[in-house]
Amino acid sequence: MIPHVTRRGLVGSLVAGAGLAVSGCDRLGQNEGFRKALFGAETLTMRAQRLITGRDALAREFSAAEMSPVFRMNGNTMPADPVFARHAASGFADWRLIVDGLVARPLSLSLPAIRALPARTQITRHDCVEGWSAIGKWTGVPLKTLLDSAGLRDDARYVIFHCADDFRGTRYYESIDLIDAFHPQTILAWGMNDAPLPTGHGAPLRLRVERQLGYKHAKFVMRVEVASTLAATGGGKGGYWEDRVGYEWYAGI
Ligand SMILES: Nc1nc2c(c(=O)[nH]1)N[C@H]1C(S)=C(S)[C@@H](COP(=O)(O)O)O[C@H]1N2
Ligand SMILES: [Mo]
Repeated sequence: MIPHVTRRGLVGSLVAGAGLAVSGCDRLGQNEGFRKALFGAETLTMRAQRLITGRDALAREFSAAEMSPVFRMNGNTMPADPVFARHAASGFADWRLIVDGLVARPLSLSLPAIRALPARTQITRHDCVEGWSAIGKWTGVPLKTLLDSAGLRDDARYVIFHCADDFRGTRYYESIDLIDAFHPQTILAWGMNDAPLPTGHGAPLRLRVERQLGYKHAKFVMRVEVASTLAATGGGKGGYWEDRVGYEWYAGI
């Protein structure tokens, strides 16, 4: 297994190599749009990662002994929305997860119904863009199970997660493509470290998308929307931090 940092370095040199090999060689290369598509850092990181491991490769899983004694809570830890507070106080007894958008059969699922579905448990390392990591155990329903049950329409391209919390009035949201949506380690987690998911870590459900950085792992997920484009949501860049501070939409690790 190539360590995290080394692999990033490797990706970096492949990217530089790819740039050198094609730069300045033709007219297409002088076209701004084409250059952006070809040399955009995000596209290159994504391509390079695909070249090395494939997008369907599994993220490393760890043993119970390697779990972090403390797993920090980051970002919002309690949505201010009074509706959410009422649900949290009642153990999410009347709460429903909505799965809608470009699906054949929209779903409205209670938490017990979700917990009754076949679950996956994985011990993985969470890497935050701010520079901290923690290893935790997550249990939840594979996103694929819900998407298969709802049935994707032909024009489906992205899955958008709408959250209960906000930063100064703007709701948190995130999105992934269908490769990550159907990845076997992509789950909506309702359990953490063999206990119910604590509110601060994103109850009732939080996304685990293990091949990407922490900000992609939407907490307090209320609605899963299947869409053909990211342009119609928020600022159009596919996530709260992508819109707000320009974080990469594809945050591969
Ligand atoms: N809804 C929501 N999801 C979120 C955030 C948030 O503020 N709100 N913060 C993100 C960031 S930056 C990280 S690192 C992780 C933190 O998850 P944790 O609190 O379980 O450590 O959640 C991510 N998902
Ligand atoms: Mo983060």
